[in-house]
Amino acid sequence: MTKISYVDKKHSPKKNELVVEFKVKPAKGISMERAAEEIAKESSIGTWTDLATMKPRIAKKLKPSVFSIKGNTIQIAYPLELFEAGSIPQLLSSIAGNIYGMKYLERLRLENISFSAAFVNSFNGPKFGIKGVRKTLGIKDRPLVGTIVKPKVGLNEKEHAKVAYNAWLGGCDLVKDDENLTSMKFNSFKKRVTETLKMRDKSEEETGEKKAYMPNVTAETNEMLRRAKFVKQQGGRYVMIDILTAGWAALQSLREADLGLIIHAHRAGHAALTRIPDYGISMLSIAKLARLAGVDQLHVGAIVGKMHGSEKEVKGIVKGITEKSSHLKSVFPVCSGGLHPGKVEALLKILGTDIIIQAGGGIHGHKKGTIAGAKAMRQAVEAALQGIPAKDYALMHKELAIALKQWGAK
Ligand code: CAP
Ligand code: MG
Repeated sequence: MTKISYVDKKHSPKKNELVVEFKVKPAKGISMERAAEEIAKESSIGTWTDLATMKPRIAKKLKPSVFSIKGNTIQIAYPLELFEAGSIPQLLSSIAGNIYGMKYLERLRLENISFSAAFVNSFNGPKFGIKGVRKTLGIKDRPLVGTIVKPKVGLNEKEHAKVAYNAWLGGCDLVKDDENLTSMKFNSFKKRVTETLKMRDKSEEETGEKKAYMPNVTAETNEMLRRAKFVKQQGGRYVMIDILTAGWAALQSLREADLGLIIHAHRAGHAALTRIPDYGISMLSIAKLARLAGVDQLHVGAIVGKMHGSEKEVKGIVKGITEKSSHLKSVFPVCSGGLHPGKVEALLKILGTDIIIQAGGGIHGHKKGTIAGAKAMRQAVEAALQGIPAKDYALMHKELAIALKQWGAK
């Protein structure tokens, strides 16, 4: 029987190998080395016992190597041949599959993945990326301002379109559906898209600015593709998808369809995987996978808003989706969740101007309504870009003044 050892601290990762970093807490009585051995084995070619069917050539070609164990962090180099080109589901069934359930482990977290160039090249990556999105909207270097129609669900198609119209009039560049708005009894997808795109055209004529609507196409995959094609036929420029609830294969299918639509990725549900620091899958890993699959915009966290996510974590994610790559365009980071005009200055100070700032409550909750809310948001962005404190800028801008009074200047 072929006995295989997976821990090899002398191994240095080869050009073609994928390097995966895990945080590990072994179960009681299990050494770190043993835990690492079991992770490498179960995530590649092995199982709980040696195999009579194992051939030395298989081990030679496909065996991964645990080449680093430092504290509770281990790094494993996986030969490229273990993975199907262009498949995120197969990759995750390997490196984020059975291993989470093994009794040898108490805790496991997939912290980071470094893909080899050959693997990266087998994916589409973003079609537009930051540059393509900026070109489509004709906005050179300021942050984009977006909103989510609120209430999340409940408005009918015409009411939805009217709220979107007001947001565009007030100064929003982007308007999106919420993550749980798809096709409802009281608000059907098709009617919503036609009504809202009509309002987009009207607002473009009236403001002289390019505007975009990001309808949520999340559905069973074939239906999702039909919805995306409908958006294209109706003259839409974008689709939005809930990447984790729709699933990686669905996301890849949407990108593969290559409809010439910008893909906005919402990450609803990610915290079930990402939030506990020593368990699950890091948001950085999810974000890198989303870039491979080909999203153009991705929710990354807003640091100063309502959702969990530290400055260090969010900066790491932004780096992961924007760092130079010979094959992959940069993904536009979307900051959303609990933002309002008073938060803009702090957010831009931390992340710079190559971001999309989205506010739902922070626009439609404005005391004077959606148009004033959108105006206040744009005013806050102008102030921050000119280096003027929001409260000073508010002296000359009444919508901003109301917003700061309502929610505070920080
Ligand atoms: C923000 C939001 C997002 C959250 C999710 C919403 O609304 O678009 O779902 O941002 O978190 O629709 O509810 P508010 P994340 O502006 O009203 O808070 O972006 O971190 O994935
Ligand atoms: Mg939402």
